[in-house]
Amino acid sequence: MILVGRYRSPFVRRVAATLKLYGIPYERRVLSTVTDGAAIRAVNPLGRVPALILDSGETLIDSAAILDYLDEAAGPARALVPARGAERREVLKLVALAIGAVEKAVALGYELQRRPQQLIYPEWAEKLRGQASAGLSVLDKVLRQDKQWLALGRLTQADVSAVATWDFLGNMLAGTFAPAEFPRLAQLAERANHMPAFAETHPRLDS
Ligand SMILES: N[C@@H](CCC(=O)N[C@@H](CS)C(=O)NCC(=O)O)C(=O)O
Repeated sequence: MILVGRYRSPFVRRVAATLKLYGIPYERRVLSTVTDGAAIRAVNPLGRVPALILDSGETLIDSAAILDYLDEAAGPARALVPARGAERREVLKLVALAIGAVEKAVALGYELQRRPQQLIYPEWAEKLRGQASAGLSVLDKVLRQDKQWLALGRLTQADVSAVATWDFLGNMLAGTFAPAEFPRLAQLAERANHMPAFAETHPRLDS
């Protein structure tokens, strides 16, 4: 398989960490959405990463759809998202909070870093920051209940997505979301990054 995109994208990173956690080997095509638009559009008409090119030649796009495929490949006993029921809903809700927060943070990054200074709209930037912050706060609060992992007492996709989110913020928006405000989330990322699946996919590796 070939994973298209850089680890500095939280969406690519959560797919990469999941591939490693499942022990599925992959090659990488380290393309940038800023400088390699045509090559990315050749695998995803939307010009976004990640894309996963399967050995059959089929190409999957969008991290959620890719993770769905990987969960199926790993099988229900190992899947990072339970197959059904209340446990599945609990994990998916936390994943939605983590990924919703990072989507707002990515938009904030575009607002602050891609626009000419005179076109930055501070109220809009603050709204995006507030939305991302609200998602992070819920994750931090869940972890405050003396939990090592966000759900089910074990590593799930909620943790993978939360760590991808947190490390993206530290890498691309350093100083905007302080670890002191979300201490448990910062600790979760710190702990996870000792595991090879996270250490080997850290965003700084592609920066
Ligand atoms: N919902 C998509 C979001 C992917 C996404 O927005 N990726 C960003 C990189 S962090 C991207 O490709 N941005 C380029 C663009 O939208 O032009 C997913 O989960 O894969």
